[in-house]
Amino acid sequence: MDDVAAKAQALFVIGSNTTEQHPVFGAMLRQAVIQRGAKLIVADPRRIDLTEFATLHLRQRPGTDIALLNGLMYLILENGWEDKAFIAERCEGYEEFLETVKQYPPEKVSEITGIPVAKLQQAAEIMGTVKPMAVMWAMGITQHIVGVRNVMTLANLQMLTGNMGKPGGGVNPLRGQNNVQGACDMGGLPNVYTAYQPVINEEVRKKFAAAWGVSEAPRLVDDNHTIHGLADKVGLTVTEMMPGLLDGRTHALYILAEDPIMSDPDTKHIRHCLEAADFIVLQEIFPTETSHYADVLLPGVTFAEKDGTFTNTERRVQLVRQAIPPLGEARQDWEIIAEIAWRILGADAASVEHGPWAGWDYHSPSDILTEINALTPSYAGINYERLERGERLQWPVPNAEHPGTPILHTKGFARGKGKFMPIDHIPPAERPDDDYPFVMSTGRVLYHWHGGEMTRRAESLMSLYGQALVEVNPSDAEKLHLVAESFVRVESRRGVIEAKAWVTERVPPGMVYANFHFPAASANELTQAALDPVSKIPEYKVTAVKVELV
Ligand SMILES: Nc1nc2c(c(=O)[nH]1)N[C@H]1C(S)=C(S)[C@@H](COP(=O)(O)OP(=O)(O)OC[C@H]3O[C@@H](n4cnc5c(=O)[nH]c(N)nc54)[C@H](O)[C@@H]3O)O[C@H]1N2
Ligand SMILES: Nc1nc2c(c(=O)[nH]1)N[C@H]1C(S)=C(S)[C@@H](COP(=O)(O)OP(=O)(O)OC[C@H]3O[C@@H](n4cnc5c(=O)[nH]c(N)nc54)[C@H](O)[C@@H]3O)O[C@H]1N2
Ligand SMILES: [Mo]
Repeated sequence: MDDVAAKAQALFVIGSNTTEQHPVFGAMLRQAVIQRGAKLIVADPRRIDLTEFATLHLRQRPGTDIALLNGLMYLILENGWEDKAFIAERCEGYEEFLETVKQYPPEKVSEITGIPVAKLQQAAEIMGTVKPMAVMWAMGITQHIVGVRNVMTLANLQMLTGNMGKPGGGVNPLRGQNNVQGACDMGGLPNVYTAYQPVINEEVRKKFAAAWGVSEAPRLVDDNHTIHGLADKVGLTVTEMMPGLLDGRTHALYILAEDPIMSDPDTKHIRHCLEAADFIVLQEIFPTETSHYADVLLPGVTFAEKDGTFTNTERRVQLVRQAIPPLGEARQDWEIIAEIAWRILGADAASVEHGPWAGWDYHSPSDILTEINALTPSYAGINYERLERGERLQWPVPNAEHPGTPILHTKGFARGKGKFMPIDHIPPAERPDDDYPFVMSTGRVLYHWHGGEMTRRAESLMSLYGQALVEVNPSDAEKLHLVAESFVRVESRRGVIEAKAWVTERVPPGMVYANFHFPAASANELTQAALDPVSKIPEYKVTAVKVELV
């Protein structure tokens, strides 16, 4: 973040409402523009606050980012602004990629995206001539059936302009949750162990099996229903586990700090899925909309009650220190998991109280980090001693002397050469039609956090933003006969909500914007589980809806 704020001469923010959703970094970007004249291009269908100080606002139709980016690269190539040396030395797959980009002349791109040709030309000139340029992106890019393709297209752009592996450059995903980067690094994904070591790699599986004292052979369940060895198959994502409850792939859920009734797409469907589950355990800090479906509630602790580390959006591992003792019956999240594991291993209630924790022999988060160090090359050199000394470590940190890696890909890419990918535009899964003529996009507001379980308990936040608002453009408001304080009914093929309208130029005509912070009018009653084929992320950003005055 410091690097981008201090060194980028151009900033390209696409699909990120940075000042509301990442306010600290948003403020840093703002200062870079105001104080040192960095050029800011924002590509977002909505007139978000960031556009107030942007050099250029590209207002594309939702779900047309690939066409937009290919069109910008077409113009960069037409003007000879590509970085020929970088492409020759560091990349491959260029010819095939060129064939695809040639299919995106500005007139055609303007038609798909709704952005005037002159604006495309202005953007391409900044991107082609102002170096270095940093790209920042978030959920406006990923929450589409083409989420992975969108990100690859951004990588194409940054390789074409030679902005990879350089200070002030790069493709910079703004990670959302305080520790989502850490959760992924720790293998909280169905296909990898810690630091992206694949479960299907035999060497990796044997390494973990040896460390954990289990059979080196792939997972097998014996006649006594005892499990031996580690899985050699990729597991399910959340968006597969949920429908899995209906078709028998999943029977039980252990939900740790998620509120799927609020945050998963197509709430009515999610209710059916949870009702079909044989057994649900929910480890939470508050009763939530999802707790009605849980057989067992386990009280975990909040950030303020725990010690440990969070890994932030820039791969920086940071200490978290306990500020208050756990309230009520709450226990450390890691302790609850370890005790369940121990009981599964056969310990009785009396011995559990006293340990030792057979194979789960942890007494503190630092014990857990020691195990991570031994099994995870990129975290090998990150320990409490260094963190407590105040060292600012960004992984990879391959050993205890290594200073960390603030910038990736400086000399080469993880796979060797950077591969240009030929990527075509694919329209969203659901498009407006006569029955459902509006596009609804969904996301967050500054004052609330996801399902709102934490922020709706804060009086000050509720006094600032106390109910769900649906953003509607003034021209649509007129057609719908909305007046001040009007409520609208927003309906999709899956459900319906009623919420107060916020008539605003933030959304263009034909588009509405809703959030999922309030159970009484959650956008996820309307969204659908159309998934990206690779990452399995749902297309939260495009839903066809009809809108009426209540
Ligand atoms: N206050 C607050 N802050 C948060 C959160 C919160 O709940 N509340 N959540 C955190 C989490 S987990 C996350 S993941 C981040 C999310 O952070 P962001 O991704 O910045 O937030 P979103 O509101 O999901 O939407 C991002 C932007 O994408 C735009 N958009 C919609 N459709 C498209 C499209 O087709 N193309 C493009 N280019 N843009 C589009 C929207 O108009 C919006 O401005 O925020 C984090 N920060
Ligand atoms: N329509 C639509 N839906 C979306 C999105 C969108 O843009 N549009 N964005 C998606 C994204 S990016 C995200 S990240 C998800 C977020 O969705 P969720 O992860 O379901 O939402 P959160 O509210 O962040 O967290 C869930 C629960 O964690 C609990 N919790 C907080 N801290 C702790 C803790 O330390 N320990 C324990 N045990 N529990 C804790 C909170 O009480 C809360 O109820 O929503 C997704 N859903
Ligand atoms: Mo997120």
